Amino acid sequence: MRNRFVLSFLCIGTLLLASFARAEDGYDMWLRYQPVANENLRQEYQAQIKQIIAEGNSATIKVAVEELQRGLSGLLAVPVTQTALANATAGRVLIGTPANSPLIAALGLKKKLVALGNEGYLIHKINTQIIVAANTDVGVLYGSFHLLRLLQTEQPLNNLSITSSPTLQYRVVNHWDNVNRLVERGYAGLSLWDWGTLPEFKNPRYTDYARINASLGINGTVINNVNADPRLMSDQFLKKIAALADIFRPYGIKLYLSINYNAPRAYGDLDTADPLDPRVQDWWKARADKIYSYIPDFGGYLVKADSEGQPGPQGYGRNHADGANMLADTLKPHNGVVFWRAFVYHPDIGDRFRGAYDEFTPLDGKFKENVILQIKNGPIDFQPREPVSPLLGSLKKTNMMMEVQVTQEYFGFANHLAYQGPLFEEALKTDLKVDGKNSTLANILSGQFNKSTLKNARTGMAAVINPGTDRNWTGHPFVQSSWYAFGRMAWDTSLNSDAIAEEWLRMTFSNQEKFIAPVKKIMLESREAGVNYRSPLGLTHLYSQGDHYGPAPWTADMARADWNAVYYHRAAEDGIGFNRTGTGSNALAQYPAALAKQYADLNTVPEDLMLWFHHVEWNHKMKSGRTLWEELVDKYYSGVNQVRTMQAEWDNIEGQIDAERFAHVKALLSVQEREAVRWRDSCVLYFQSISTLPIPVAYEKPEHDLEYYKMLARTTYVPDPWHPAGASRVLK
Ligand code: BDP
Repeated sequence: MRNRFVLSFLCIGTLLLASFARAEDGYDMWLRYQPVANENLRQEYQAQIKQIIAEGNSATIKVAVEELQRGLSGLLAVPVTQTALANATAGRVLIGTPANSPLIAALGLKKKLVALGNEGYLIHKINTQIIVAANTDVGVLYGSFHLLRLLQTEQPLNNLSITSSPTLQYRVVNHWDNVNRLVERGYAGLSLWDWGTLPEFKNPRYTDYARINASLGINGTVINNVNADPRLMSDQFLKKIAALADIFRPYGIKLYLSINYNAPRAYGDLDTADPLDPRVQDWWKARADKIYSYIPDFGGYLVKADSEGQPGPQGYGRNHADGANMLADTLKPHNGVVFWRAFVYHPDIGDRFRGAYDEFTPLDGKFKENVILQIKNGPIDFQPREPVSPLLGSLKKTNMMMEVQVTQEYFGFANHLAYQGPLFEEALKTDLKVDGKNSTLANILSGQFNKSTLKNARTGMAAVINPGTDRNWTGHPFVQSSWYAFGRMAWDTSLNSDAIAEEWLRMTFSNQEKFIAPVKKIMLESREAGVNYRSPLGLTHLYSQGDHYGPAPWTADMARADWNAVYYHRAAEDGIGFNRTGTGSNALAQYPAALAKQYADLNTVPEDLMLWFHHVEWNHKMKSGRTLWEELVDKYYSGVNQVRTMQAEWDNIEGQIDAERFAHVKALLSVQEREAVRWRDSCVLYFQSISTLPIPVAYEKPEHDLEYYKMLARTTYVPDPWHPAGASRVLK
């Protein structure tokens, strides 16, 4: 009788838990740990997992245990806690390293572990126990998250024999957060870092932020904008920053700062920031020593120098290597590194595409070993589709990492659904075709490709992320998926965006097949849809200047040539596109010969990159049999249709997930549809005014004329609190 009472009490408890859990606001991201919905499987898990055993007691092991307790108890819907060794019997999850756990040491896993390096781990089922073992505590933490992921995605736990270690060393997120808490290109509220209340108030969000990153194996965070405010290096701020570093440390996350190259002057101490001036060197050395006195494991600096008005060594007649090496020397004694950005393009360079390659290739081999060049995936700037940056294929003796963007600066801010996994994958799988070797970008980034010319390369990948004070962190719930994809791919560059989307959906929403299949389809199509309704066939940067949100392909009145959309598309009576072949800017010559050859030929260049490299006649025959003009129009229309299909597919899954997130995404998809139509009509009408060719009658007619869309671009309120450009343009 009593047992039955307890049982029904437990059942009601579980039901209550499940129904409360249904009200979701996205805060928990992919770490929701809701009870496994499949009843049989949940029981199976319950039979296999009863307790957690951990022998080490470092801060990292503690957070691993906490995460397992929280996760397993949630997923199994029964308490799973750490047990004292003496009580340990069957069904135990044993975590640790051979160094801190005699139980793990006794298992004879050392050989297997050696191959896994500092951050790798293994998850083995041995008899009735599940072992999560690693060489380091942080490896154990990563393995614990992996184990939880197995349950979250409803994988079997029998015969577990998993090993995993990261392909890249520096897996870093970049915040573009300003001291005043506005986030450049953020779109999800204010900066997470509340400088006013730090260090005293440690907002629990800081810990959750660390958990989210650690669950993916992200091991570094640059907490402030690359357009950096020197005040962050003051003692006043360092105290606050140190409090954040303390919170991140157990999660294996190092803290980095973006610095302003003119800091020695900004502080008023010096009248120069010349990297070869001994006083400047002393200043930076003293600053580094100071920072490390607050944060002993500080990661280092991210530097945007001589780029978009930011100061740098060139202002003092020095080059990027002089600039980076000086900083590197001051960090070296502390094991810090310099991420030196290659995002440079000067007003007088002619073809902006060429900028980074032309400046950095001559410096190959000149950088200190603790400098890593941080290079955007494409040559221009996070456009919906770019060819890979030729700089990534040219450096042989320089550490480099790729920078991608999770925040949707060019993808409709936090208003559009645009899963970036396919974009990252496309970049990583691009083969630069160097000397017939395996020269995929993934292989180059891993350090394998250049191992004969660069020993012990430092490797990595960085992503500009946008979390802010919005309850769901990222504004659009699906921006979370790109953060997720970044972390997973930085850990394992061979993963594909399809599998990652599925994993994310299962953890973030539901394991139901009838939910996953259609929504995965939406995700996988969303990036291409965004390309199609904005800039298909290799068009690029047709945005209204400054805000980078709406369409303004007619922009021609900006002071600098490369701030104008017409600079990029070059539409004229005779055709459209930017000639980068030998008869044009010859930027193609920056690619390895075989790739350059493929792209230089109109018959072999992939059509989706065509107008990046060629100025093509309007009536050029495309593979589809259509003319270029017809194809262009068709792409714009199919972009809108894709969004409409996404809407219909989303509507179909109503009732399968919580009403809150369903309604939110549904509403945002309507915004996206409206704006996709605006993009399509603006671009098609504008290009038509140049090609003077008709829009085939089969397509729906644009609702308004071109003048209307031009007016719209001048008067639209741009929902980007950071950027003043929207407002000033209205007044023009
Ligand atoms: C561009 C952004 C600008 C950034 C810059 C950068 O428009 O806000 O400061 O990149 O990466 O995409 O430095």
